[in-house]
Amino acid sequence: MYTFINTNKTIRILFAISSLCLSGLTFGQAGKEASADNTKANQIVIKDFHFDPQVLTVRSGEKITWINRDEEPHTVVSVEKQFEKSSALDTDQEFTITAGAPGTYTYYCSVHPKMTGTIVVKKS
Ligand SMILES: [Cu+2]
Repeated sequence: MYTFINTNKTIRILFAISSLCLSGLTFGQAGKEASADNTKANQIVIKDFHFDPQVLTVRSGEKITWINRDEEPHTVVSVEKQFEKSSALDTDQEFTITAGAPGTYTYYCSVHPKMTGTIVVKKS
């Protein structure tokens, strides 16, 4: 009898642990979905003379927006002229393009040519 109760208790504990693990998994997935949504916005922030993220992966036809959060003006210029270059972006000014043909687009800031970034465009 004692053994039976003990086993029952163990099963209950195991069930409680697995429930906790399951809720943990669900929580983790919700977090992942949230970050996937952020990626969908396809925003590149210009801050402290850096493009963030450095490499952005999008699908052909999606929009990509840069926003300048520096006090300095910056530009966005495609190395291989895969898209029209931006004008000089002042603080909080945005620049948006639509991703064209699949491929790797490298770009830089013509005011500070050491500032570079990459867009990887995949098939839609
Ligand atoms: Cu710049």
